Amino acid sequence: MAVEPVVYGASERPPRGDYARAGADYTCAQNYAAYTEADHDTYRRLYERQSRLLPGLASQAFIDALPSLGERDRIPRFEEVNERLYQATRWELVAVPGLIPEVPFFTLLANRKFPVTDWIRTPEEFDYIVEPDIFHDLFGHVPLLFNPVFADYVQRYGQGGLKAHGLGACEMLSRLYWYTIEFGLIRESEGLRAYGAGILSSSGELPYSVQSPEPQRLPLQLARTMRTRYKIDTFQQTYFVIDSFQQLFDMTAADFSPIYQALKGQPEFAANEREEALTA
Ligand code: HBI
Ligand code: FE
Repeated sequence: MAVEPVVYGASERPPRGDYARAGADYTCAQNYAAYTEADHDTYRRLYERQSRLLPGLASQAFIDALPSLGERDRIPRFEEVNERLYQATRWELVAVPGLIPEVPFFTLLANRKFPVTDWIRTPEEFDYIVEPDIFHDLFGHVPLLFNPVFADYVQRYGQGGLKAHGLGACEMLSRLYWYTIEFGLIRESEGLRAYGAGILSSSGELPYSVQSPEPQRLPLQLARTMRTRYKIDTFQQTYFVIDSFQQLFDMTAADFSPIYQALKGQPEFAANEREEALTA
């Protein structure tokens, strides 16, 4: 029996952060003094373990940009990362207490502001945490915002999200986010690599997504991807593969309304629903 997917990011789940300290746009200040030595040590250990896994598995663009995060043995100060990030692609990080509702999220992306959760998991959650924490957001999402084409795609996604909200198509669009920005794979000259933040920040899913024969890997196609449900608390059983960030950006140039219209009422694919083995 297919488990109904929990809608990722919807604020109906009890958010972990304390939203009282956030503003109307859901951003807050990064309270750097609040981090404990245990927090810095957790960040250092996560960074150290994950960065060792990257060669041969992570997109080269990600590996090249990772040093731009700055120090690796303490939690970086957002304003220091922003000096470099703004210089590179006019993006900036903003601190948030956790997952935020979709419209504020889309609005931030549309303004080239990436929301980064400001708390870090406890040592007990070292291997897995359901809610995105600072390591998922900073290590997983931020390096590729230094890549100009990918950075433009993320802004375009935010703009598309505001339109989708008006059309009641957020669930479909959130699948595009899920299967690209969170769990996307890319074909590079040396072979298949991961570029999605959910993979890049996971010690188990990074090798699994690129090397395991278990999941299916399909070429990214808007209609197929937006009809494919996902589950948030297991490794993916379906990955979508792009040939370049330029291809991803170009694919999302057209207005999605006709696709949303065409998909309404069409059957959806479960996260693990197989297709004939397409050349992956
Ligand atoms: N909020 N802070 C934060 N980070 C996300 O990645 C996020 C979110 N809210 C909603 C969301 N992602 C997804 O539902 C997007 O598809 C909108
Ligand atoms: Fe994420």
